[in-house]
Amino acid sequence: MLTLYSFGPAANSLKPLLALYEKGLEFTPRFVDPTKFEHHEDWFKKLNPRGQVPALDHDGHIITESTVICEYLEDAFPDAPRLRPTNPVEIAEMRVWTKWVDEYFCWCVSTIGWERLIGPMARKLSDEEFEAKIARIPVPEQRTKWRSARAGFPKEVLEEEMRKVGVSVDRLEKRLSESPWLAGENYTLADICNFAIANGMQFGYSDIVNKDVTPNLVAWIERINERPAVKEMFAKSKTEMPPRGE
Ligand SMILES: N[C@@H](CCC(=O)N[C@@H](CS)C(=O)NCC(=O)O)C(=O)O
Repeated sequence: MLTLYSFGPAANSLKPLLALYEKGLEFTPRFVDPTKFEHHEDWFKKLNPRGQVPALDHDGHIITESTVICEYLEDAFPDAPRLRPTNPVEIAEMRVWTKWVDEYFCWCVSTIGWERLIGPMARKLSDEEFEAKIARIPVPEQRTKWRSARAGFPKEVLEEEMRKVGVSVDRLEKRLSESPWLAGENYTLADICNFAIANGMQFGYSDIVNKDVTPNLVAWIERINERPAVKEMFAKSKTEMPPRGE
């Protein structure tokens, strides 16, 4: 039995959702409500001591880290449609892209997202409420990030992160002008993991991601959104992810 704990179809949670649907695997979706800080509750920290989503429960084995979950699904269900090449050179190429999204691309986009979304949310809390939430966060770096978002990230940090977003967008556009998918001729975890972060940039970063400046990146985002498994995943995720306990 597979159960996926997630915030729903965005960012890191989107990676295993895309892989599960593309592979046609049956699973129970369990929505963890970020607005209620459910991921910092004890029941969830028993599953993932870092208090972060996504987390996969496969017959009682808990797998964490979004990209690792995707690779795990490939290893555990090799007969389902493959999302990882078989040729070692192509596997290496795919992993360069999944490593890059985890180590570079997701971080700059994340900081801007925290500034835009988490900051205003954190500022609505009283000092007392805020400190009570912070005290339940298990990872020290995440506590610091909450404090920085609440205070507003320094201008130099935001400028540097926006520079890195620009580098990321250029890198994706260049690669996608050379081949239809990031690791070559086939749709792989390289596409899934990068799309999870890039989808929506045509709205949130429309000045640098648009049909004129990055035609190949926009076409790739649209192509992935048109895949039957992706359409089904977005449609079902809207209705199939009731809050925990419902
Ligand atoms: N490296 C982890 C990062 C997971 C992560 O940052 N998850 C976010 C949601 S996209 C989260 O749980 N944020 C809440 C928090 O860190 O307090 C992965 O790829 O799974």
